[in-house]
Amino acid sequence: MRQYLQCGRFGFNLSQRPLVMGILNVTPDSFSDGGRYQSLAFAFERAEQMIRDGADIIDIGGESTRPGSPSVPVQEELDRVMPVIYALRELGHALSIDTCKPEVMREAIIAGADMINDINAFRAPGAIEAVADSDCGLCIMHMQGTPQDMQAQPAYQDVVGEVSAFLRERVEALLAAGVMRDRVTIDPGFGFGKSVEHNVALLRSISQMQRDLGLPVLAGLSRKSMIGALTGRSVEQRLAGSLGAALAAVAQGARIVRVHDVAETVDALKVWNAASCEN
Ligand code: 7PJ
Repeated sequence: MRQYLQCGRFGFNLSQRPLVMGILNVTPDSFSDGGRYQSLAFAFERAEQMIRDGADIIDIGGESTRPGSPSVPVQEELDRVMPVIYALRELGHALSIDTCKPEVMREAIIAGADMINDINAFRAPGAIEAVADSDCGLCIMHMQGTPQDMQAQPAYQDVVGEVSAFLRERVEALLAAGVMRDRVTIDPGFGFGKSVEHNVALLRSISQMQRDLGLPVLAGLSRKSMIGALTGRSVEQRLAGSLGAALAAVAQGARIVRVHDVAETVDALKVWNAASCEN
């Protein structure tokens, strides 16, 4: 499997230790409403803190993708995300943008984003073209349905086979447009059109998926409802469960974990890594 990830200004060696991607939500529901300037200052502080805590990549998201969320107009998403990219790009850390919109991808890349994380796997018309001619990293995620309807009735004959086949098809589409393989990560999309059983089956199959597709897996399990289902905890009480999930993912070989609680995850991974036989 590829052990190098090209990510805009950065090149990550994935063979040493798993990377931590810190989640930075810039949706209005993610901060108490002091207007745009206050939210920018808040986002900047959060990002600085995550970097001090050891995040390798900051994932900036301007569109809430929680189940049932409505989609956000392009201009609104640009207004949320672009000032944050400009504010953070000199911090010297990789910036990822969590978006499905080709217009946002293009603007973000021009502004200096290092990675595009698309929960829709670059299926929007123009999405592949928006990223093909850059050197930013790409995360291709599986989702069944849309954020509006995905949790209504998730159904698969063979969840691991179907998710793998989907990811393979999307990887091929990107490669056919001239994208280099070393820019690509794949993500089974925990919680995106999946029952708890589907999520658990996918968590158990990360190493197989990584082997079959020959690409690094990025896993996003932090605070998700699957953790709630397994622990009986509300979303504010899912730290320990989320750490368990991150360790389960890296034990399966995941190369990047996407998390809210960076400091705690970095500590857990330091200990895990010291004991891991691959070093
Ligand atoms: C994911 C994501 C994920 C990737 C969200 C949440 C929902 N991007 N964006 N993987 N989840 N690549 O964080 O609960 O699992 S938004």
